[in-house]
Amino acid sequence: MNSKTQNISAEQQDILDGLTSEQKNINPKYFYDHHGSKLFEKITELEEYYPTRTELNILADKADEIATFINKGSLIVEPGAGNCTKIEYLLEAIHPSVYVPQDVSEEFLQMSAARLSQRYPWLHVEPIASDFSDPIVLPAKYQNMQKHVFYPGSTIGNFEPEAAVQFLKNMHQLVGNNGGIILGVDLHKENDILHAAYNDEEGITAQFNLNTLRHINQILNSNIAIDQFSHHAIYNSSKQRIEMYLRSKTEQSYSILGHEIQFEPGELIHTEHSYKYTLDGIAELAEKAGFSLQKSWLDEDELFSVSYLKS
Ligand code: AVJ
Repeated sequence: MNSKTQNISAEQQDILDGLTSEQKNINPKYFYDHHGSKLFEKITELEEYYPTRTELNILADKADEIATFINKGSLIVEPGAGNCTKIEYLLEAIHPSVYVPQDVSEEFLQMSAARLSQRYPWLHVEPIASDFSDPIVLPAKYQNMQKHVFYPGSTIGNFEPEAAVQFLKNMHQLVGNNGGIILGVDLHKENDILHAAYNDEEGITAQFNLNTLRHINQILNSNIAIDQFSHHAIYNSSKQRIEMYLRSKTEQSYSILGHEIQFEPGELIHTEHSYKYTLDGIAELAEKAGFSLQKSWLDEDELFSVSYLKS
């Protein structure tokens, strides 16, 4: 042990725990510093990365149908709303009276809220800036309104399936018995399409994955050599998930906040799981959390789904 006691923050400890595990890992939330969020935006514009544009097309085409499940003048909560662009595809059709975007970045949220309030004068926008692991608490004055959660982008795919059920249970608590969820989920499919989506020609996904090392270097005050790692992403078809890793090109070791961290040549750091579901799988998730799947809307190539889950 180090005789000098170092003051290690909870965040530093969290990252160190991952790097000293048997299977080294970095939580996918560390993708999204400013630079990482920009890179993700570039990913969503890639030819190979079909999820974003496919989901937006479904939302645009099916907004009126989705809206039939939801009372006018109700409340919509969006966890991890970011720049609040996706909800705009639904606002006119659903016509809620309150929209509650939640995100970690307060500055971003305030800007998006201001934009929405301007564009939709009839809408009351009430942003909540909080950490993604904190439970969302709605102001008491909204107690008696019908409530829905909007959770697009297949963000639920980043959770392990049990954690996805827990997340949906928490959302059930939030909306109560008279609401539901509009859930965007990427679908299980042929390996080629999925492989390409996470291994694009331009290497933007590789940059996005490698950026997590730059980000943690800042947090840990460390000097992990980014060019000594490479991007590795595969579709594990039996587990229905993309597995993303950073692979050490060489043997290398680092002394970080009193910990010796060593990498073998070829050793992998796990950075992300992105689960893909079948429609049966989505129905099963829903049921385990106390929801029932009412309807799913797909694009014509059946790449992506938007579902309505009723509580
Ligand atoms: C934002 C989690 C839905 O899993 O497709 C994109 C993140 N990772 N390329 C996904 C991601 C690599 C994305 N999610």
